[in-house]
Amino acid sequence: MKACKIWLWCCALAIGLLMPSVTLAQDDHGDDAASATAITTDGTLYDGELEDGADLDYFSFNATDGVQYIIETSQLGGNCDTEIRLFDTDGTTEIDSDDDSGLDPLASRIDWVATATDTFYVSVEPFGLLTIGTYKISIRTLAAICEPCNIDADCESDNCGVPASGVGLDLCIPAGAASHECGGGGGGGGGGGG
Ligand SMILES: [Ca+2]
Ligand SMILES: [Ca+2]
Ligand SMILES: [Ca+2]
Repeated sequence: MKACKIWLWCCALAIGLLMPSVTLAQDDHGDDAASATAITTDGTLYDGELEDGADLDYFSFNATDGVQYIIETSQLGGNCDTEIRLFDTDGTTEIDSDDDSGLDPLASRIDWVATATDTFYVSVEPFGLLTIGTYKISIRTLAAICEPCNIDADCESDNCGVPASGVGLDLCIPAGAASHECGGGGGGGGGGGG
């Protein structure tokens, strides 16, 4: 009987040693504003992963009053389908949300003009319980890079004109912008104003 017990104990020990250790996926970004990851607004792509259907990944960024920001996810991996929410400076009052307005399929995008110079928050979550995987998040400014077209020489610059809105169209459009109408498209030179 004793030998049998020792044999069983040895079996249990062997199974324990041979079983692969089960490691739970580590969450890469905090689940609330208090534990948000601070990111820049220069368009840098930050890595994120929705490890499970209940995951929330929070990010914080510093905004300047009156500047337009484009907040978006991209390069979704696995079965990922993101939904993003923009929160006010308190981290809990929702300003806007989006599911699929991003350039990539199922990716998200919010265009927003800051209402204060302060820290705001963005969360990323899976659209459904099973739509998890990796993603990239970025925040960049739009209006800040466009300048008025005043003379023909300005038209050579890609920053001349007014911001163009729309998915995948984050450009300054010269034609008819400001006081000087540039001839031709795409920031090419020439063409006098009326
Ligand atoms: Ca995560
Ligand atoms: Ca998280
Ligand atoms: Ca989506």
